[in-house]
Amino acid sequence: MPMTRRTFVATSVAGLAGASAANMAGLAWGQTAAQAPPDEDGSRLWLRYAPPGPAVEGYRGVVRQIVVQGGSDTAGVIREELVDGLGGMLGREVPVSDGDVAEGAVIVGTPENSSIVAGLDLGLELSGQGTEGFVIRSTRIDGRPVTVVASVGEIGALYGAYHFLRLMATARPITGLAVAERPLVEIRMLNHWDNLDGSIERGYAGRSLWQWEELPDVVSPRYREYARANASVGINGASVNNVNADARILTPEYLRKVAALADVWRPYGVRMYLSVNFAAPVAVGGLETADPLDDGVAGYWTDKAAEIYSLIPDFGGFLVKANSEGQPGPKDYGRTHAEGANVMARALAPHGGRVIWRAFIYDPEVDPDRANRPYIEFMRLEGDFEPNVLVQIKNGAIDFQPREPFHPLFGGLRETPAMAELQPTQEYLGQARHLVYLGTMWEEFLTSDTHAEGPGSTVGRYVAGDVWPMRVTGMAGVTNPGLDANWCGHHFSQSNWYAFARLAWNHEQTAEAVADEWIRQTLTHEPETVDVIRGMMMRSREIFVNYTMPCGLHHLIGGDHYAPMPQNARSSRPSWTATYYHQAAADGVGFDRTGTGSNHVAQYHAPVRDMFSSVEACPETYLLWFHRLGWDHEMESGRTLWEELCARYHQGARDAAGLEETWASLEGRIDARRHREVAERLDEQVRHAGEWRDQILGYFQQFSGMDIVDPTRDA
Ligand code: BDP
Repeated sequence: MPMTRRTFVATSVAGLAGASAANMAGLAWGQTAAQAPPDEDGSRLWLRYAPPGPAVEGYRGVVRQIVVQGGSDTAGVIREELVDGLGGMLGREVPVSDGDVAEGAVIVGTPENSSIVAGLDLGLELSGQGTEGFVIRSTRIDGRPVTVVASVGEIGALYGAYHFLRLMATARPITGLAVAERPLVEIRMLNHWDNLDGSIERGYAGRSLWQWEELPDVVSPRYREYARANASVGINGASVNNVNADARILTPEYLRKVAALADVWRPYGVRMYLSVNFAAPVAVGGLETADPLDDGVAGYWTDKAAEIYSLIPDFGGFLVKANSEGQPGPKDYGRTHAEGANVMARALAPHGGRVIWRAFIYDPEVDPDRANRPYIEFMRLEGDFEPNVLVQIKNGAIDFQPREPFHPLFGGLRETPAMAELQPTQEYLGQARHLVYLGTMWEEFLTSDTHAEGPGSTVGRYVAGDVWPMRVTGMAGVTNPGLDANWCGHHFSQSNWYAFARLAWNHEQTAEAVADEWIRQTLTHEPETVDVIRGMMMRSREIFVNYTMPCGLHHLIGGDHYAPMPQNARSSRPSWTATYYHQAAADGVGFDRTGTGSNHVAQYHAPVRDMFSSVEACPETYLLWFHRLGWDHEMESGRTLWEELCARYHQGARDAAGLEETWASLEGRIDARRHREVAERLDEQVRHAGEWRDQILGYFQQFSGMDIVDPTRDA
């Protein structure tokens, strides 16, 4: 069901009848079950525009009129969003004007499309925010108090309107405003790993949003809702198809479909990108080679770019996975990744397009340790890439594990724009079955200090081009929405789409503040309930790490990357097994990446290298990532490594049960439907957390030879 605004589904009888013992626990705040809010299906995401509690009274005096003068599609979107959002939150219609300013006007525009904005003295402050930034000012016009939301660009004005709506939706003050915001990175995009047959690689929320069979004739209303959700949090681009790319996306037939989608997104400032198959010149271009140094191949890409831009004038560019996991690439022709990227980059450059070349490559010939491979390959290509190429790097050097130290290419690359790739879809983090808020994981990543230019050279600052200047900056999120009514499968998985976008906008925000915002817009305004849910979210990732891969363990999975499989020893590639990583044996466990082992530590700047190299200084969260240690190695807690592992797995599984209990206590505080759907998934999470604990400890026990104990039981 598409996200419809202000259509509240009536409370189900079943929901009201659900008052149970657990419900009674939730009544501690004095609410009765009959007051449980009406059922919701989650389809409206964080754009529900529910009245934000007692703050509404104050808001009614401040917001009395909407003034949007522009005539463009984007101006239309702004007007509509304000009508819906302000009307929904205030519980009354707010009149719209295209010029006359009344007391309490909310005026949104640019100096070009609004005579009112042009007439205000916002000069320097406005231009300093750029076309996607904005200012919001409480001021007076002809003596009347008004709120002005202004930008030099229409998309900036749209973002400003969403910011103002978010202030209200999170019950924050809207008087005395002097806001000036701009995004800290330029490209803030989602990567969909959707296949043309409607399936999604690592998708856990139903089939693909994109109805290729119907397009371009039938344009689902959901495309617009998708663009709207993205715009509301500042996402300005998306690639629609899997990085394991089907070359057919570049055929005229598919490009027309893609163009129809791009048309829907345009007013929302979401630019279209495509994942392309390096061998497309052969697969769909009728050529005999895809060699990037071949003139015919260069011609193919030049013509293809021209064709795309004739259909999609604001096309963003290509995303490329090459010579990785069986995908074709320049190495097939004895060429470098730079030569491969550049042939496409030269074709896109005249149109303003970019090539986003993925660093997720791990050719076994390069180095025996998979973690070492991408750094070696890309550092030697410094200076070789065309100016419009970015290299997109996963947060860690292996693959979206529950916890990895930051990838050493962050703070490594200096000539080549380095874009961060995060994964809201939770492939290795419980998929859409476990409640895991990733804001904390990304905060940990973004605040990691690379020491590239002395202390304080955090990954966040590096990615924003703030440590060393970068020609272009970006962050990508491998994302989760599908056709499920609630878009993301698990209601809480929506928070990862949200948090990715908010942190891409500004990496200096805290995971906690972002969680708080999301809860208030998505679930409830009731202060105690907000606190309880925020606490659950903030703990959730560490809990997951504890019951799956604590102390720097990684890749203890097989198959679909969900369930424990530490015994996984056989694969066409050693680096697809679990034993390659944990190396458990009678004498210990862990991967030695110090100077006595693979020397992965050498890829980091000196203070970081020294910290990771030293058993004493290495944070225990990364211990077995960098060190191979005996089962009786003494940990900070005074326990042996074996006891510590036992403690973490037990604690993690117990804490998962704690999440379930806490959630149960909120029955009646959240609408019955969403409460029940989350409760069902938590039940599964608790069972599977227990399986992780038992299987991993049982497996390692055959090497440690020690009893499985639970040092945390009475803690
Ligand atoms: C891995 C996924 C695989 C992707 C690959 C990638 O398991 O499905 O194709 O990453 O990022 O995490 O290319």
